[in-house]
Amino acid sequence: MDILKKFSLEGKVALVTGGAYGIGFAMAEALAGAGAKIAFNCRSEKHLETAMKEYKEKNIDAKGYICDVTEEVQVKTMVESIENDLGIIDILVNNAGIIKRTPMLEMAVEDFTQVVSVDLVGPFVVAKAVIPGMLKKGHGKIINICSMMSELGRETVSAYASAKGGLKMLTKNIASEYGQYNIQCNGIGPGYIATSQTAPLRIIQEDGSKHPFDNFIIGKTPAARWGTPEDLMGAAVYLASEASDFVNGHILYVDGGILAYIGKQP
Ligand code: NAP
Ligand code: GCO
Repeated sequence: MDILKKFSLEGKVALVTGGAYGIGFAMAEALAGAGAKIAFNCRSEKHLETAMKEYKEKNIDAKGYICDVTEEVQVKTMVESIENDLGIIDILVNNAGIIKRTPMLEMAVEDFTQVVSVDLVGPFVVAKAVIPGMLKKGHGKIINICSMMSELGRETVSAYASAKGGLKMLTKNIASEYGQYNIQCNGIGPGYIATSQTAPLRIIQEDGSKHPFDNFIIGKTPAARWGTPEDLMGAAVYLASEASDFVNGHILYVDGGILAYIGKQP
């Protein structure tokens, strides 16, 4: 058996939501490297244009779409366009996400709802639009980008943790409901990854010292560093490929060991 063939994505069509930059871009690059054709979306024309240039520089023939994952009509239209432009989607990476860091008692209900809407309702809306094509094709891979906050809480992230905890359960439910149709739905739970989403936690202080959260998270991570989007590439290819066909409803944490560790003794 040629085991490496099992990891090939040759001939597959992948949609990566929020694939303009950050973790989504790295996932798309990984899937393209394994042979997949890439579609991605984001909300802004400016981000789309910059991303198209960056994909070109990397010799990746990606197609970008403007689409807000919380808008069902936009999502349906995008999925139809991808089917016409590239073919039926084999792989969906539900990556688009936002965070708002606000103490719970100061958080407006509208802000809580917005986070849940993008981070939990969005993946539901996109999966709902993509699964019919997967059923027609007889197979499909859905990868939901979860979080440490699918398992843990901390100050200021009540909405995000609620959404990412919910996304873990949506993952298990899609696996349960569609596993019999050869659709696998798994999650990747990244640890703390250096992207624009976490940049505020790494801002250098006025006195030139590191942000206290920066030192805190390095101390909490057995790997003793922040992750990079590239750290997630192997997990993405594995969960998108035939190599993981009997893996369903699983969350693969790629966190440098955070969830295994109680923290440094004083
Ligand atoms: P990021 O740099 O902020 O990128 C987020 C992406 O999502 C952007 O491409 C953004 O594009 C898109 N997006 C946001 N809202 C959208 C919407 N309503 N519709 C469509 N696209 C939307 O974040 P990241 O760090 O790469 O994170 C990507 C995913 O991984 C998120 O789900 C995040 O929660 C999760 N995650 C991140 C970390 C981390 O440490 N960085 C750890 C665990 C999990 P536009 O702004 O153009 O719309
Ligand atoms: C935070 C962070 C995290 C990470 C990530 C961890 O404020 O605690 O932004 O939530 O982004 O999701 O896995």
